[in-house]
Amino acid sequence: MTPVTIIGLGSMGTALAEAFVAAGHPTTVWNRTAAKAAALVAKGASHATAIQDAVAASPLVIACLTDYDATRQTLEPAAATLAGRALVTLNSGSPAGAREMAAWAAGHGARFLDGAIKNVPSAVGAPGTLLYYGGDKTVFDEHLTTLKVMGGDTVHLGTEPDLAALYEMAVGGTLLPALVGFFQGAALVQARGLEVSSMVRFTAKWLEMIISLLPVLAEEIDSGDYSKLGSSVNVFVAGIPYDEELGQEANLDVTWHAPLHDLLRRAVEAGYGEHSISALTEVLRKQGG
Ligand code: FVH
Repeated sequence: MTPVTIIGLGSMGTALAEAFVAAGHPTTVWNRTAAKAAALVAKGASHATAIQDAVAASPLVIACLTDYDATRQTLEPAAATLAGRALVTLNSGSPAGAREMAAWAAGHGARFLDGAIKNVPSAVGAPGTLLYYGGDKTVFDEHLTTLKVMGGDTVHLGTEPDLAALYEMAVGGTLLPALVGFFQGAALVQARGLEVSSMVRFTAKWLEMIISLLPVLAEEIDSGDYSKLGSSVNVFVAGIPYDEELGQEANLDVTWHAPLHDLLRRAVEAGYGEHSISALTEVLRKQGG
């Protein structure tokens, strides 16, 4: 069992440390607010009060702090101890932040992997929990069994250290629009005196349908061929008045639709009206410049 050090005992770091303790790994923990280590020590973890001791305790050091700046600040006093060790960062952040972190780690002789946990703390350790990584493949291969303690669906995306942060942004972009759509639906059914729970099964089916479309849409975007028509841009444009009616029907603020409608209209102007809805990607690309 590889000894593991967990730096950062927020909700996610605590769940990670618990998983390693439960799996029988000698687990050392460190947190800025030291009191958060007590419950883990009661379960069998060792608490290092100095960051240098925390890093020195294990060949595999996993940092789960708020962001890369906090991680660098925290590890700076232990930088000399990192040489030759595997350092894994598991915080949210930008690809540029991941590249800076990788350069800092390499400058101190650490073998570096940056990863992302695509789930909530309660799902840590489950076979289906997804974590993906970018960076040193030898670290990934050497520690794969140990990394899988955090989640069974553990993937190496490539040797570029910013890949996990890139995919984190690319995949995570669906979260807020999807949830806002759900919240809007919730407000609509409540305005009719219905329980939000009455729509969950139907929304879940709807999301399953969307999931089933993703490979087809991805192929259209990858090939740049939007001509094989499933749902056209025009079909979505035809739905714009219904979106607007929704606001009146239930006295809802539907202003968040405006930029989406604008995107659809610009797609029509660009000649994509009778093309697949995936052609919106081209409009986004142009907008991004
Ligand atoms: N929790 C979740 O559901 C999501 C799931 C997806 C991935 N995120 C990301 O994971 C990172 C950590 O998340 P977290 O939920 O554990 O976050 P917190 O509970 O807020 O804990 C933050 C820890 O970071 C420490 N910390 C913050 N700033 C500093 C600093 N300048 N120096 C040292 N430590 C710092 C904080 O310490 P303390 O406040 O307890 O002393 C916590 O240990 C995050 O990137 C999520 O986006 C989680």
